[in-house]
Amino acid sequence: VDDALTLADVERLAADRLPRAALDYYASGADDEVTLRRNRAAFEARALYPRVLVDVARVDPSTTALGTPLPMPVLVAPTAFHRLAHPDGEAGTARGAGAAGVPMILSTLATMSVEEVAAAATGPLWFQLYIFKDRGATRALVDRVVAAGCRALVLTVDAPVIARRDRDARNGFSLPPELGLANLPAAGAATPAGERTHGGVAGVFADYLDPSVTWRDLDWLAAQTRLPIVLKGIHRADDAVRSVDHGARAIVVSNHGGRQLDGAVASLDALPPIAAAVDGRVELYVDGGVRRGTDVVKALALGARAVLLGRPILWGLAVGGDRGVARVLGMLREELERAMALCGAPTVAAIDRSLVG
Ligand code: FNR
Ligand code: LAC
Repeated sequence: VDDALTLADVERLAADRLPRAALDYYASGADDEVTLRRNRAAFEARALYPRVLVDVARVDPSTTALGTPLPMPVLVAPTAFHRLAHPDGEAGTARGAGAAGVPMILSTLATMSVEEVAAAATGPLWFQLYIFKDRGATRALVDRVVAAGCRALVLTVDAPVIARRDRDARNGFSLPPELGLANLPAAGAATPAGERTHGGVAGVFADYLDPSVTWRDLDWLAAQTRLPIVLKGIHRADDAVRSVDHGARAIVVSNHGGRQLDGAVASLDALPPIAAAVDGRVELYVDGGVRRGTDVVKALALGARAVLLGRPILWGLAVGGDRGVARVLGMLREELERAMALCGAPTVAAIDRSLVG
């Protein structure tokens, strides 16, 4: 991974190394992958209008998210099944993110328990929650998340059901039995984690996750914990305003990396109306297609406080474990600092709407 110059280089190295079914699971979008492509196209379509003759001898990309200091406006997105990429799994990702000082959002569908990952984490840990059909089990998981020291709860709301990823269907993708989903409720007695894989992600959603979740359940969740709640997977301004009314402290404008509703708006294009509607009442993050430092500048100029990085973290993990994850984040930071200098924006506060067309 040390020879890689760009996040795309790391993706190519990972593609050479990962078994086909794992690569396809990580890379796939839903159906015709229109939104997967749209996420990237939206960044490429935006032009930058740099300021000149600004002193950029010193560039400082640092900021905060929900009070957590960030060395740069980036968090690690929650993604499932890290031990499919590297034996160190989510613990490796946590160590790599920690080395870069970047918070990691751990998925409910991690292949390691929240306790194991928290013990390995060297930086801040947030937790992404899917609400189970079994509300008691959901509550028990939230209690474990709090006890493990996670600092925020990220409720994913764009996956009431799992979308269809054609490559997974063609591959007959399923999770190798030795990779258990340790945060799922033990069905009945202490079911060995391995038996909770139910093959692929479709089986997990069908057996455990609740498609009937509504705004009332957000109120229920907020009553279960004092952790700040972040809603991930918002596409519309009216839902963003409703999130605020129901107590969300932050919103991730996201289409799940193009893996859920195909045809959904690119997350970068969904961002500006949402930023206008929430008008600074909550923090806004955006994800989907962030691959360059200039993408981070565009996202912030259009109203995001930070971005989440999904697939590039998986590529780094696959190629170099925690070192690979740290390398990917280090490359992005280097690119971001250069982009800020070239835009005449030495701090994140200087990245304003006028920088993007
Ligand atoms: C995801 N994502 C996701 N989101 C979530 O809330 N819970 C999850 O378990 C997962 N799992 C998952 C697995 C894989 C393989 C991918 C690629 C993505 C979505 C993720 O958090 C994020 O929204 C996107 O990955 C961001 O897009 P990029 O950066 O991958 O383009
Ligand atoms: C996915 C689910 C796990 O995108 O969120 O695969």
